[in-house]
Amino acid sequence: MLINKMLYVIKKDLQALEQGLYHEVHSDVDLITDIGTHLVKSGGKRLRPALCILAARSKKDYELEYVLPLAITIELIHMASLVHDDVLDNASTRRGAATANAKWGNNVSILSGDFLFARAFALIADKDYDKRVLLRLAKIICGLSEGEIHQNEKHFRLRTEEEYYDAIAKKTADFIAASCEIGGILAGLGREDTDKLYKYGLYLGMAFQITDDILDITSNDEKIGKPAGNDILQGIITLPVIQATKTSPVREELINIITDENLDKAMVKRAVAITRDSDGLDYTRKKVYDYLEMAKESLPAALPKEIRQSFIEIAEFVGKRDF
Ligand code: 2DE
Ligand code: MG
Ligand code: MG
Ligand code: MG
Repeated sequence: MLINKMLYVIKKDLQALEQGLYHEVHSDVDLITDIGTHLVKSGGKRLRPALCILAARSKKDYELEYVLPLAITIELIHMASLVHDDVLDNASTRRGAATANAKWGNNVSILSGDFLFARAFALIADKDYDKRVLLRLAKIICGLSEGEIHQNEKHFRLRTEEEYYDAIAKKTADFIAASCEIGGILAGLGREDTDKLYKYGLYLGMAFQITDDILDITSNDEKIGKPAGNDILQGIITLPVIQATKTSPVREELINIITDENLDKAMVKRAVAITRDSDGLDYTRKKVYDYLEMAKESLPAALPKEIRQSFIEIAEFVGKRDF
């Protein structure tokens, strides 16, 4: 995992995280253990727990035992949300592996997601973390659900750039932001610094999701482990496409395709081609760059040097990722 290689500061912590994840997905019901193990195995960037651990490490007498349950909780919530997301998006592959819904069907997947979700909270229920931590986590999940419902209501409808930003903040960036903020709270940082960490995470998360949306247009199946144009197929209109609907010489044709609930794969291919031919991708890449600059500028000045450097490297990684 690229991000693990880069984050030598927290290498051991991330190894402990992997072990903890395998441990936590165990259930008396074998099917749940199988699905959970499949999810942990198929990997992931572990971005959210890595950010949380990094922020927490800014404390002088940092102890992994104290932070680890929370880091595992964060990744379990993320995993649960992806299992549900893949059902909603009717996705058959993720990270090159079959999704839980493709392998085991929707019903079992939703229930396994619920299980992981509850496990996540069981893990920290008896820990004496700051009250703000639990509240933040609960609010994130409310936001995730709101973001998804908002997106659902806007299926196959043109949305404004502002609506797009609101939606991706809720479905992705807020969670990444809170992961940074919570790490800062655990480190005992003051309000001003935890706010700054939140902002760093928010801008990083915006850049991360916008990149994900670019990849949906630019990549091929093998590279990201999911088919190109899947967002369009699902009626999700992302920034490169929004921009193309404003500037493409064939914008009418594009709008007709992406707002057609019965569109087929050939139409998706055409919409992807129109978007690629427009200034949509360049426009969107510039936004990623801007968000990453804002993220780096938001970092608290007082962070230990190697922690600060790691946060900067993560921002650079997000800017370069092509999977
Ligand atoms: C990923 O977006 C969005 C994830 C949020 C999903 C949240 C749900 C609410 P994408 P990709 C489903 C339920 C939450 C729980 C149970 C914690 O663009 O391209 O679809 O990776 O991501 O599929
Ligand atoms: Mg999805
Ligand atoms: Mg989705
Ligand atoms: Mg996506």
